[in-house]
Amino acid sequence: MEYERILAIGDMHGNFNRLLSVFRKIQFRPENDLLILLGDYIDRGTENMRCLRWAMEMSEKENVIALRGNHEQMMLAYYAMEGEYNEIWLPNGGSATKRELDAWMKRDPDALKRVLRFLLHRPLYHRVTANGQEYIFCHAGLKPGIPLEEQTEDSLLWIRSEFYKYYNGSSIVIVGHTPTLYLLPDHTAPIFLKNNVILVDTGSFLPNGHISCVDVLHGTVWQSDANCS
Ligand SMILES: [Mn+2]
Repeated sequence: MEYERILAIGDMHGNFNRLLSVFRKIQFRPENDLLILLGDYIDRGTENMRCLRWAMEMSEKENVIALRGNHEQMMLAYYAMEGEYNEIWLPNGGSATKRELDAWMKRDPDALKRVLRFLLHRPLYHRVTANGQEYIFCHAGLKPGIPLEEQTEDSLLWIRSEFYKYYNGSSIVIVGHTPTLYLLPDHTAPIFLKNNVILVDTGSFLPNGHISCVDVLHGTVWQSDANCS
């Protein structure tokens, strides 16, 4: 299918006001557009479960792909897996998210099961070709020089500068995870790097941050309102 727009929304981190602010602006049309959510719906905000449930509902729709972020990975590990991440979720924003989930579970005993099923089935990347150009979407990035199929979960969910500094592939890679102001001081808009990397995490959890969306086919950018906290 030829998409009119291929849209990617970056890290939300529990800021539902900012999410609605940017989502209203993009006027998503599921029959024409593809929408990719780059992960990190939860943690560090005040409406973590609302953002997660929004992503859960959206993921049921046609032409919406909701990827897994490292925060979803930490949450999943906390509840469902043994491993190195099962202790790190709560101190990394998970405590507030867990309180919200606990409250939801009191009203709905199936809530945890539904959340875990959603987290477990999130893809780690999405690949699409349009007009002869390949686009790869994932939460954090790729280890340079390694084919997509051989990328580890660790790279796809956690990598930072090794990716955006040294990636030199021909596919355009669109990620969240590393806030744009890590690269440029106070910069809270998506960054289009010369080496085919687009960074869309614009500091949703920061006072002057935004949630942002990029149409990768046209380079159009939408952001949550500046006065939206
Ligand atoms: Mn993040």
